[in-house]
Amino acid sequence: MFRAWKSHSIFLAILALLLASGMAAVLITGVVEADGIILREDFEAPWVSDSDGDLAPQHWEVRITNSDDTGFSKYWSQYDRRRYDLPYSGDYCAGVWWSHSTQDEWLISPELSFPDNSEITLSFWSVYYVPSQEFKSRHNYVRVSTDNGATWTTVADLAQDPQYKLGGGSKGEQSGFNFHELPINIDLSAYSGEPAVRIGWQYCGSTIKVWMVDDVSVTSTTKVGFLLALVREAFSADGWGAGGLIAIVIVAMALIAGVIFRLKRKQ
Ligand SMILES: [Ca+2]
Repeated sequence: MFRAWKSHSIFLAILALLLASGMAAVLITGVVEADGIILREDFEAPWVSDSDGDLAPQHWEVRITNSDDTGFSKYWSQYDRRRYDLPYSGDYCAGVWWSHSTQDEWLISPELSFPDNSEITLSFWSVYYVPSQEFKSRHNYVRVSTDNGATWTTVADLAQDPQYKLGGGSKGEQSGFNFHELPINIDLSAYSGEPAVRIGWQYCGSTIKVWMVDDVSVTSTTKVGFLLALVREAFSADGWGAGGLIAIVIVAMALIAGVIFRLKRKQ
């Protein structure tokens, strides 16, 4: 009688301890942030035919208005470091050269699914020219579409928005170019929860100098409940995966111990 009462008490004590520590963890931590990678593109792989036969990174789209490719292409194509030292990393980047004829050149990302309740950041490295104020018709637009390109919203214009005039850098300060001195970071959190987002780099106007884009990434930071994060991180390859797994094993062992206690009590 006393033994059964004692083991029952120990079981309840362990259970209470686990519940208390779990609740304390939720109270202390509340929610945790989980990082995710939605898109990564370094433009190193050979470009392939897009939906209408232009060369583009796999699953991307290129739209060509000015098909002149004497010297360097006047539409988005894969630029090779061995011809001109323009990529940020590796041997290749996406780029478009200037023309005296009108250009309206598009580089469009694959369709991306943005998670709910998340901070979403588009980041890339870039070479572009910031024209003086009188050239208001030159644009290096970054745009977003949620209807597969039927309509677009401008989220940045590197050629006109003052915050993207980054000061030149070693190669740019003499020439009016921004030359990879900082990554371009654009907050796309307004599109959190959108299931089919496309990002477009639109180069338009005439004689707007080059635009190079390299190492594009779209990342998310999602706030999730503590227990969900514990389970999710336990099975992820990086982050605090090992710690999460150990925590789950400890909880599982405690539960098994509790079951054994109860079974022994019934004997
Ligand atoms: Ca590259």
